[in-house]
Amino acid sequence: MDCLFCKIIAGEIPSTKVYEDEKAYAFRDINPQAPTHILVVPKAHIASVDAISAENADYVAHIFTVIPQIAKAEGLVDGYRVVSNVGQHGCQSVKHLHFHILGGAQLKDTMA
Ligand code: DGP
Repeated sequence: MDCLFCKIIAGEIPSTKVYEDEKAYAFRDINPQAPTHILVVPKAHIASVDAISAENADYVAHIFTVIPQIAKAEGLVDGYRVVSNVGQHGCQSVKHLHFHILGGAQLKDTMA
């Protein structure tokens, strides 16, 4: 499958890894929009939030146990934002489910 994040997970494209286990991979965003900007992806190819189902929801539930571990390891004690863009209106550019962790400074009080 010609998927950028599948290639990153497989190590075919280099990335700065911050976390990995059997179901999840996390790495630094190439174009950071906050002092800390990490992407957390499932190791199964799920196209977006719109493709989450009962069959693959275990990956998503697992990722949401990993996110606070990463935030703690990154020292995001004052909070952070978790974002997942979906489709054209959501400005999703990579069609592999990913959750942005944004933090390390006061974020803007607007989301759109
Ligand atoms: P989104 O626009 O929500 O689909 O976010 C995709 C993010 O992926 C965007 O913030 C930039 C990041 N990105 C794109 N290509 C690469 C890459 O090759 N390496 C890394 N580390 N991040 C990438």
